[in-house]
Amino acid sequence: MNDVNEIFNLINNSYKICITGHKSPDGDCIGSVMALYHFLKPFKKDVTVFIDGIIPFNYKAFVDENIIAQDYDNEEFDLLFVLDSSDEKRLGKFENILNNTKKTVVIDHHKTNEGFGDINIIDTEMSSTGELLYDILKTSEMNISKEAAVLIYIAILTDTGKFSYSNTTSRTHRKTAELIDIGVDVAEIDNIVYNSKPSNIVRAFIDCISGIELYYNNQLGMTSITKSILDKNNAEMADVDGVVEYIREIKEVEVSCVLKENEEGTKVSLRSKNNIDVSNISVKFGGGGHSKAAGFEINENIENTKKILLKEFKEYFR
Ligand SMILES: [Mn+2]
Repeated sequence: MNDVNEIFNLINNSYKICITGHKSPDGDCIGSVMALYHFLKPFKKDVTVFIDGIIPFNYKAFVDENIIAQDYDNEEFDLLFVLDSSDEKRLGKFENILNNTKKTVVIDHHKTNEGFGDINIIDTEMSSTGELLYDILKTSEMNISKEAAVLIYIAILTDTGKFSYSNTTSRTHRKTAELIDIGVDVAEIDNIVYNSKPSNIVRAFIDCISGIELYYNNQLGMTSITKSILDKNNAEMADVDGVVEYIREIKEVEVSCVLKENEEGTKVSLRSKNNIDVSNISVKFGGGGHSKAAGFEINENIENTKKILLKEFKEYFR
């Protein structure tokens, strides 16, 4: 863990520090970025947070959005942390920060991350970047506040699908137990993160679910989240979550796909139930991820993207 010691040397020797994560942030990204922000407070540094994309409604209670910078004016930093981001492109409109920092520390758990920082702590055995960050922060022997513990808990909770995916280990549970000892209220967080959906978001979800199509003897499930579904329900793309996981609940489904219509084309989310490694297909199209959860963006409309995916998956379901 020499790299970890070096991180603390860098923190001590830096003044202007920047923390960022991937665009369209999820619970692991938001939890990790904000946990590190809280952890760094006692160091009395000038810390800036950048995240490209809106904070989904169910995480807003844990984030002071005033501290998240919206625009980047080529300011220089002594030290940059990039969390939960498998490559440079994932920073979205803030990618350029990478060119304006003296040192970059990458902390991630995606197996497609090739290490684009000066220090790269990439552990694909970790359930979440939050779990990995917790290990790193603990080596400092500094206090981990309840606020930081809650954020790390949210990172782990959401990336493990409430401790149900195969990335959940006994170590994950032991660390989570420590977070609960620090003061995390698991039922309270469950209610905020999962049981607080506005009815229009649930209606948008139902519209997406009602469009599920099954292919290859029901082993491939697919649906799309279109602008018209979002407009009809006055919903934001970032707020409609869990569709791809819902499709995987169908017994025969081995791979689920959700096609999200955006300005440039389509964003594809892929989930695998057992042995099919969906990160291979994501990488082929310039994306990344894990074997059971991956994604990519493509400059094609929904219909063409669907055809491309059906062709790609054909060989898996022969
Ligand atoms: Mn993650």
